[in-house]
Amino acid sequence: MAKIGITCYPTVGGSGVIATELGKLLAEKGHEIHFVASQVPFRLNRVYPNIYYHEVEVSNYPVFQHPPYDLALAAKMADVINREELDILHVHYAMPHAICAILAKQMCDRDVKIITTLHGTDITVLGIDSSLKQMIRFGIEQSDRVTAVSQSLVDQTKEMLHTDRSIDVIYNFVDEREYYRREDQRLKEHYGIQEEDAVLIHISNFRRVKRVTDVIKTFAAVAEQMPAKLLLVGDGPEYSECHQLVQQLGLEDRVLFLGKQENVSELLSISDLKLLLSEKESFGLVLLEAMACGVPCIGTNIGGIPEVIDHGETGFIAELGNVEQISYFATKLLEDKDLHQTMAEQSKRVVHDKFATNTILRQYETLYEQVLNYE
Ligand code: GMT
Repeated sequence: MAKIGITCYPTVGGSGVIATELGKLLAEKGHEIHFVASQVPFRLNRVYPNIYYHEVEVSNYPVFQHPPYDLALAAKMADVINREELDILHVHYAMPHAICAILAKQMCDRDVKIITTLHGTDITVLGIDSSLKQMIRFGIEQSDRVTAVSQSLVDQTKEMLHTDRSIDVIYNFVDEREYYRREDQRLKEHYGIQEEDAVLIHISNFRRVKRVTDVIKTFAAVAEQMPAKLLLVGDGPEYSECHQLVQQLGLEDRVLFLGKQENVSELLSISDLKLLLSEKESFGLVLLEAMACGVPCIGTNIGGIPEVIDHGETGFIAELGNVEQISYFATKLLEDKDLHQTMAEQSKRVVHDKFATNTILRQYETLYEQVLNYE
């Protein structure tokens, strides 16, 4: 069994979810897990045997113009590597976590192996600030192994960073013990959803890249064809623009803004269709969560989304921003009960086969075994 340090951004977000769920599963298998982060990861909500948490405290001396999170993290990592005798440090994001891990390794006298998992945000950051390119490439090339959450992200990383570093694809996964369909008539009644209503759902952090306004426009077209409700789950910068659009379209009675929610599987269980219409998406963990609850998805032909949704099998892939095409697919799926049933069943099957927790866990464990046997 290995001693593994894990660093991620602990707040809500797919990468934090994956890092934490992976840590929990590894701990269940007997590995000793040490989270090194600035807050307790939000999914680490009780005491777990074999899991320890080391808090990064960032000092704020007046001479520092900006609190030095990266240096404080590297110092904490070095401390934990030495004290806990870590074998592996698995960091999520090259920027800044892989860089901090490399610095930490140089500070200690232990040959800890560094694994970096890319979630897409490094590449998004590059689109905004190309001066960081060399540093992200350094983080990737100095790691012992690198993984990415989709083939699309591997290709994009290689293209943007001009690196031929080998990067393994290890897909995201969902905990099937939590994400499954449960019938809850009471919840539907609570939200005023009628028996005949088709329920569409979108879950995100409402950043511009998520194109939530396309979700609302699609819903407007669907709602002209049938009784329907739209659940908007999450919060973020585009929230008020979305509110305004719903008002302009006169859809206030049919669109429910639910804000951030913890138990998303309950909301997915009362839904019939999931929309993810992003312009950037390295994987789309929310798609897997929906599929596990038997909800077919429509996504854009962007990033890793086509690796998650099988067009015509578990949902549909549409062109970015093509609201007419998206609403055509949505209406077709919601009107044809047999097609919907087939896609719902196939979605669950794909989660259990291609994205099964045990399959993905095994892939990470194999990677750990390989780096530890390299000497
Ligand atoms: O989607 C976000 O904005 C959050 C971001 C994160 O860092 O958690 O999500 C990224 O990582 C997830 C887990 O691997 C992926 O499922 C998301 O597709 C990816 N987001 C983007 O690429 C925009």
